[in-house]
Amino acid sequence: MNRISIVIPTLNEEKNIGAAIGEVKRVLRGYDYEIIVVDGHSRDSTVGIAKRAGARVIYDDYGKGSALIKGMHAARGGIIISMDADMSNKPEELKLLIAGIEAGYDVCVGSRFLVGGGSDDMPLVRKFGNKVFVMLVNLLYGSRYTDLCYGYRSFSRRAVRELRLREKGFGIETEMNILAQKKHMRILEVPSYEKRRANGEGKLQSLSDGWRILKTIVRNIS
Ligand SMILES: Nc1nc2c(ncn2[C@@H]2O[C@H](COP(=O)(O)OP(=O)(O)OP(=O)(O)O)[C@@H](O)[C@H]2O)c(=O)[nH]1
Ligand SMILES: [Mg+2]
Repeated sequence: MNRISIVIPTLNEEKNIGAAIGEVKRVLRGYDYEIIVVDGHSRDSTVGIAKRAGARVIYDDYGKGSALIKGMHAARGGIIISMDADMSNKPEELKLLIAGIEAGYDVCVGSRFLVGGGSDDMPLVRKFGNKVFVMLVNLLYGSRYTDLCYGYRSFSRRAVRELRLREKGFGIETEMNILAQKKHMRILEVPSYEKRRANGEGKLQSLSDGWRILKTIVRNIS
């Protein structure tokens, strides 16, 4: 059986991380797994709570993207899954993401826009921005994605090695989609339902991060 590595980036998630790890452990009972928390130097008790809950904690100095890259490379599993700390990802869907890689796909991406998926947490401006970016990526790169800026995904070990990700911020998911397509990887979208973040504030800034995402889309042409 493949070992599963769950990689969770965190920045000041003390109100969520304990419960999020607890849910993962409940769903993955019986699996061989590890949980890696990549913390961006939280100023609250995130790290202590994560360690007590059984996660391996490593640190990152930049943003969500660099944290994910670091965590995915530190992972020891054959299947590597990225997940948010704020309880917006449903832990039951882990089994769908694991099954996608076990079925032979390199990258398995959750989509809120497939039948069975959805979101409780997408203001109109983000929905619109996401739709425009999805269309742009599909047009420029010949892909058929239905979602883009959503971080609940799984990867084979080989895909993590071969993607060569470098995006440090919230453009990371966009870069993953583009590079997976450019490298002709086997990509599967599965429906995913995004819940509202349980506690605390989100860190994504729609305008500045939207601009970064646009730059990521354009930078990878060629
Ligand atoms: N290590 C690290 N993690 C981060 C950073 N920014 C965000 N994260 C984590 O990345 C995940 C996604 O960030 P969120 O702030 O929830 O972004 P979002 O889901 O678009 O925003 P909301 O919908 O408001 O929750 C969460 O687990 C955050 O704690 C960062 O700079 N460094
Ligand atoms: Mg969130």
